[in-house]
Amino acid sequence: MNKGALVLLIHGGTENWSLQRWKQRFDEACKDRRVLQRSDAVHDPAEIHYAAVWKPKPGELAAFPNLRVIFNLGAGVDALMADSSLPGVPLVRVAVGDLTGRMTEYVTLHVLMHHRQELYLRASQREKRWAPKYQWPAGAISVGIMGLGTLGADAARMLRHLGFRVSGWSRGPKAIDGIHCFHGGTQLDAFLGQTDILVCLLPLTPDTRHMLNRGLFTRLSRNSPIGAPVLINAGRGDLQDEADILECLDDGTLGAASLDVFAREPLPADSPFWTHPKVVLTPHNAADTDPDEISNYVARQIERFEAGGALENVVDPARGY
Ligand code: NDP
Ligand code: OXD
Repeated sequence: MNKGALVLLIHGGTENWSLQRWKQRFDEACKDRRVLQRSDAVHDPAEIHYAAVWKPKPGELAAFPNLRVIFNLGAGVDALMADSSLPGVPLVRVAVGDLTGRMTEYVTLHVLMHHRQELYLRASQREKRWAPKYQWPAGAISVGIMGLGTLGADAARMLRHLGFRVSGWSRGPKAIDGIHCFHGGTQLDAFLGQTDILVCLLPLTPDTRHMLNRGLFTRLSRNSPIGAPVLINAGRGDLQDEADILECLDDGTLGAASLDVFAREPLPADSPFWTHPKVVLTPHNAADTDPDEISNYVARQIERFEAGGALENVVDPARGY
């Protein structure tokens, strides 16, 4: 029997999103299925049953009348949710150990960087200044994680293991061993008031857009050994008000920031974030999706789906994540 074909719609622009590389991996993972690229002349769009996508163009997916499942090749589905012509078929996102482990590495690296005063120590080295400051223990610092889903919960456990006081904030209630869990709008102030290092791993939805703003930063703890609170955002750029972040860094409302995501990516060359002395910047690579891991994840899901099994990690369009 001729199996429904899979189309790859990838608009990444960076090395990790090389279409050629993904095509090769999908050809291997889906051996008995036609894998087409958006550049192929798809003679009959009706033969496409599956789409594996990263940032598809609005309207692109609506061209396939027999689409059964859309597989987003990353964890965040905000680009798809913004497409008003998105076909009403199940949308599956990435939630796998490989991606989760990479994000936990990023969060741990940046929490430790601020906790261990690396910005100060690197500046001291450049200036040949032997002037250590008091180093507080991990247990003196409270890390608050906004978003206690697949990524936030894993990072929380790792930070707890390192001895930090760890709390998290989610939409609904949660219970995670050793983690102080807050949820909903009514518990946001209590969560922020005890947070020294704020880590944001929220999805971008209408409810969370521009949440990281001056109003929120002023509610963070003012009593930590670090001095002013620190922001780490690896969620999405549009979660943050970038003008507020810059102003808050300059007036001391925030002590420092690690930012992996920006409203405009690639970040324009004239952005003040590039050279700000209190900013540690990375080019949206906190947690890359690995083509080997993810092509196999998609192939396994299709096999199960065609055998009548349930899809995993299906997005709820009403929640937007
Ligand atoms: P999940 O869907 O597993 O978790 C999302 C979490 O956010 C949940 O705990 C959810 O609450 C919470 N949340 C959502 N909306 C609200 C709200 N309005 N108020 C309070 N809490 C809310 O997502 P992942 O952990 O897998 O990924 C999170 C995000 O990380 C992605 O959407 C993506 O944007 C980003 N990301 C960034 C990468 C990078 O390289 N920079 C790589 C991968 C992902 P509840 O549990 O109650 O539903
Ligand atoms: C993702 C990302 O959502 O790369 O996976 O940001």
